Amino acid sequence: MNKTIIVSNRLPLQITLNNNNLTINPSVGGLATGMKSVHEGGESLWIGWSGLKEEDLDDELSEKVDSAIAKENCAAVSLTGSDLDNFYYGFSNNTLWPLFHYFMEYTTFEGKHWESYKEVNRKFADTVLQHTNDGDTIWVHDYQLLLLPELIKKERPNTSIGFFLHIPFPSYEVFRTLPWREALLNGMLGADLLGFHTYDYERHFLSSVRRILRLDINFNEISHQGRTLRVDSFPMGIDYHKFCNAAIAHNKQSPEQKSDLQKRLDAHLQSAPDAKMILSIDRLDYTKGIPNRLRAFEYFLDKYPEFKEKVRFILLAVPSRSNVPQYQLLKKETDELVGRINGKFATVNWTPIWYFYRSMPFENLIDLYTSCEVALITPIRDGMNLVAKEYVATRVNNDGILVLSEMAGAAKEMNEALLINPNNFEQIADTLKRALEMPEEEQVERNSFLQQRLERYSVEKWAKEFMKALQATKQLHNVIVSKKITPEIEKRLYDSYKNARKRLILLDYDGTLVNFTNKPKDAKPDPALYRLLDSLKNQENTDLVIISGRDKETFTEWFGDKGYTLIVEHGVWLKSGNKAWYALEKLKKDWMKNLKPVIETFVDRTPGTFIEEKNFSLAWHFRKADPELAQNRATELKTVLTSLISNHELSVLEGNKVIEIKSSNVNKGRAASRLLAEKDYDFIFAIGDDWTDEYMFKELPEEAYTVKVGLKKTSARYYVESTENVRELLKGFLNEAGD
Ligand code: GDG
Repeated sequence: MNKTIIVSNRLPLQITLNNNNLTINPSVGGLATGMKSVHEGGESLWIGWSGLKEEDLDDELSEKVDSAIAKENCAAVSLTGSDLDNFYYGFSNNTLWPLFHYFMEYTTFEGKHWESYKEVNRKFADTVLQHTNDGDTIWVHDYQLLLLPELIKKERPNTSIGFFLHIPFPSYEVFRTLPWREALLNGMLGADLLGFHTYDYERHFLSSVRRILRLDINFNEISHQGRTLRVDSFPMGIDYHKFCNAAIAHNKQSPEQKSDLQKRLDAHLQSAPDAKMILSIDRLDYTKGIPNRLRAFEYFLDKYPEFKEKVRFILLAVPSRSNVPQYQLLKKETDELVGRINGKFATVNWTPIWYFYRSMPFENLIDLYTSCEVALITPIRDGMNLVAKEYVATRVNNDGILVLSEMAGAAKEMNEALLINPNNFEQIADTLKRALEMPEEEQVERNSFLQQRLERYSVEKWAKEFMKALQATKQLHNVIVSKKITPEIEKRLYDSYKNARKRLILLDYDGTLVNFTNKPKDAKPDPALYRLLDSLKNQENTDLVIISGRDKETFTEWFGDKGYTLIVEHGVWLKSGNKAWYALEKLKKDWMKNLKPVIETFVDRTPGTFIEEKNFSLAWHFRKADPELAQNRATELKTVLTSLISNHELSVLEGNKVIEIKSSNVNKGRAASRLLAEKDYDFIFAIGDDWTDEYMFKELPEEAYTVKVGLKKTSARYYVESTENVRELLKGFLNEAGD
């Protein structure tokens, strides 16, 4: 039976070790709840770090931990203290976390941390591979494991891999500062489905992939190493009923059942007829904007002194990563700000800020959510922010108002909240006043919309939607009909070659025999290629043809004295052996002087592009230009050129980062047919990478071995992944002949 494997940095278990006594409790966090449906259904396993360092466990204890967590359907990845320092606190929390939240000044780039990040991702991969078979589904979570999808895919290509990022993906301009940006993107691209909280993060990611890796992207699909993978946004929800039911139960509590905290909260509310409370809850993290929030509250009290002695601000800051210097500084800053503001405004009966630096039990969280009229949640950047959603879910009477930062992913779906810019104190102060004075009907209207959405798109629904989308990516691979050349197909190919009386080998040049370069002139044949082509040409009963869109001058320079058969400009000219060039087609070229100036205006407006003028065609190359701008301009140029061509003698075609305008009745298919008509070939092999080669694939007889370079839509029967594979395949012909 196929399994589902969830992988996250930490296991969803609280494991404590006291004098060799082990206690294990399941975590109650949002992710654990969301994954319940995935984790409980059928065969499943959760892989992650147990929270216990390798050094603290002897063999006996380690076995004990492993067997205890196995009972919870979990498996542990073992991490040392040094892994934690370098991989977790180092690369994950000092490089990726600040950079992805746009805190570039806190970001460190340390080679040692990167090495450890790679090693630990490898450790995770080893554990995953131990437990995985073909056909399994694997869901990897978050920024600590960006390299994992690729590491798994390499070893187990027949698994479905999903990846979800819980934090923002930054804009290309920020992401590109990372020294290891290519490796990180390639790591993520091992997945079949990549999920983000919002469309903004998704488009930032796609833009980085397009610009840094220069891959082809079609809407939200990326073609990469012969696979098509999909990118989408899945805004994470909460366990709505858990919060809503807890609030209903809370509201029914008798005075004796109330917690001490609740009693203190009630006392404040009863201290004045219009006493109100503003709540803020977050981990003490610089991304959450706590100092800004405190300063904005101070500004509010200065600007609207009528709220003094009435409004109390409750700040719950949960300790987090407290051994990291930035977090220690933040703690100091927060302590000082609270002290200063309380000192400035406090009266004998009133302290404006109640500050808690600790984690609270769930029941107290509900006390806070249900007692505060306003939630003030103002992160500077936040992937989603679940606290905002939890607050709304507990407002069972539909009153209360959420003031939320635009910089939280949650703001995208919570339009009915009062949205603010966390850096604009004026706006925060005015919005707080508006929230505190908002008529109840308006509060009810806003919250009922918000609640409906939170109930519908709960964390369970989120997990199910992601899994559904991941299953759907399996269909993507079936769209391409050509088959990868396997050892069996290779054997059949070489057998036919060996047994043939007369062979024809048709080779496209750019993107097939050599890789693309920024300038067409730079893609010269290298000595190894000459050697390979010479040997092929010298095979008995073999006609070797290079068939290309290049002009005859370039090919004369590169191959003029080589004696190969050359067909250039898509089939306009033929050169057979050492004979002179011969025109296969008689073509007009008077249209060129009219259309060239049109293309020139596109060159002027699109930096990095240029015109290649061939004898009978014009090509506009945009490989080196900004990919997004170039794609827009290419669409525009195609429309403009098509509208200018009134007869059917010319066609506008889009190739691999090139738009070419050429005579309609010239193509590689026609040229190849001429060759076929001349001799009786019983072995035909053709290979090429773009649309111009498709004419050839279509024209050749069914039994021909037609091969596409790259996994793209094609009429070819087979495909190989790269120019390196092309050369290897061709070398195989030589071995067959015993050379
Ligand atoms: C990351 C991303 C994204 C908080 N204090 C207490 C407590 N909590 C619970 C809340 C909430 C969770 O912790 C915090 O979740 P957030 O989403 O607000 O923030 P991060 O921890 O930074 O999470 C974030 C999230 O991943 C999910 O993808 O939304 O953007 O940064 O559930 O209720 N729980 C208890 N006591 C506390 O004192 N029991």
